[in-house]
Amino acid sequence: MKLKTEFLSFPEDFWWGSAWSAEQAEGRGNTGKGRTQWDMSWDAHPNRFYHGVNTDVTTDFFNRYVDDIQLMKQTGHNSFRLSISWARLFPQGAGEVCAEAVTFYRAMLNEMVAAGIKPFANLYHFDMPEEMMKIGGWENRAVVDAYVNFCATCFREFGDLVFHWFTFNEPLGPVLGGYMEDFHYPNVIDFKRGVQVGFNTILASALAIKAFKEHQNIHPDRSSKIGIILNLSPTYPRSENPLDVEAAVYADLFYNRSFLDPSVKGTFPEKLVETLRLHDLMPSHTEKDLCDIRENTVQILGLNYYEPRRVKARSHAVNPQSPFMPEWYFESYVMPGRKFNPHRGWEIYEQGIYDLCIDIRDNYGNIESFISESGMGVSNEERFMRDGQVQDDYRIGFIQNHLAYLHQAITDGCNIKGYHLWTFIDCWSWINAYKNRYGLVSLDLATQQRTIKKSGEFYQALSRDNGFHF
Ligand code: BGP
Repeated sequence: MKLKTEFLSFPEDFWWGSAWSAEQAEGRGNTGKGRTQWDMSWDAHPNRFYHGVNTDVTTDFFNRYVDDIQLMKQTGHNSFRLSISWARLFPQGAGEVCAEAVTFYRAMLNEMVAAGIKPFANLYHFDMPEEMMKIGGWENRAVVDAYVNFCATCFREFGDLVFHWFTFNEPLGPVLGGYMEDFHYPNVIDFKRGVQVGFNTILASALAIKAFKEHQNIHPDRSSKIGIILNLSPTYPRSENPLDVEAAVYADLFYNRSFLDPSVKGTFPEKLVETLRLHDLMPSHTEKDLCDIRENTVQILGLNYYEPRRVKARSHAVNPQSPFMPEWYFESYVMPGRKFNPHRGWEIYEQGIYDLCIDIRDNYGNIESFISESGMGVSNEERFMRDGQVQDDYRIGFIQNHLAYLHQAITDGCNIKGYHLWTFIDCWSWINAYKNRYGLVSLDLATQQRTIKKSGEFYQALSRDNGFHF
């Protein structure tokens, strides 16, 4: 595809911002926050966390939000995605709401709004409260109800400050991490249980949307929206060989359409249901659940795009005695000569962002969307420090190349409202902790000092000019 090399101007009121989550950035704070699955993971496997860093302090946003919001302004943010910690609001996951936690979030959100930055609030970012995890986490239907109660509390307490809500970040994450790849708590390998988790999160999202709509009826003057944030990887077959193409269809079904279709269309893809039935993997559910999913679809979609998925037909038959995994239907394929980020291993394929947006335009009613995460993690970034500032030209190039394709997608009619980088200030990253840095602002973990990187200055100019010369 030939891209324009000129000044690329973005639509008026484009959302320039970044994203992070409570568990990754707030630190424990002093509101009596309850423990989460990450504390449980830490207890079980402390050695797995890079350099032995857990979530006790992270980027300490809890204590530093006033100054950090000024840094957001300096780096061109007009919007910012954060998450509200369920375990802070409800230390036991259910029961009485913690008044101090409400006070904290209201003060922080007020500060952001006063600075002219729209807060986008996400309600679940991999951070299940411990007491909920102990009873099975998303496997347990009672946890769905506790989550919906938490969401309703957020709409009530913060609905005058937040106008963009999201039920989940990457609901595929807990399935992959917790039930397929031994990465998130409960660290089991059991796809059938993972399917139940996937189904229950979709149901939880729909029920949260239902609660949101009830809340909107009480406050019809507030033009708020609710959506979901999905990690979507456009899926490409190795070749045009029908077997490779078929492999890509299955990978796409399991990893993209499984969440995208019910979230936007309210129904599951038939071929996915057939495949789950065939392998006796159907989740337990009721007709009412399906009805709630059908009637409560999202109003806005966040697209997290990091890398494409490339697959080929399986080179050898699976052992039918082995436990089922989606990879029975395909094999991953590493494209020779691919461009990739060596620090994270992810392929860098900018055109993927275009292909993803076109898919949403053509197959999902061109629903209002935005890029809710895109970013480049780099380890030992202090190597690039000159005169006290990280000279991250590679990140600027990464952003520009992706934005050029995004611009083309918008020119071609995609309903894209913004771009949020992962992330603002370097933040904690699941078991990788602070290994890979993603921020526009660097963090000295020992002193908590923040310094704007070269990319932060670029981002400020990008937002000010609402575009850039490509
Ligand atoms: C996304 C998550 C983020 C963030 C990001 C970077 O999938 O939503 O929470 O962590 O990936 O990936 P990582 O931190 O694993 O390098």
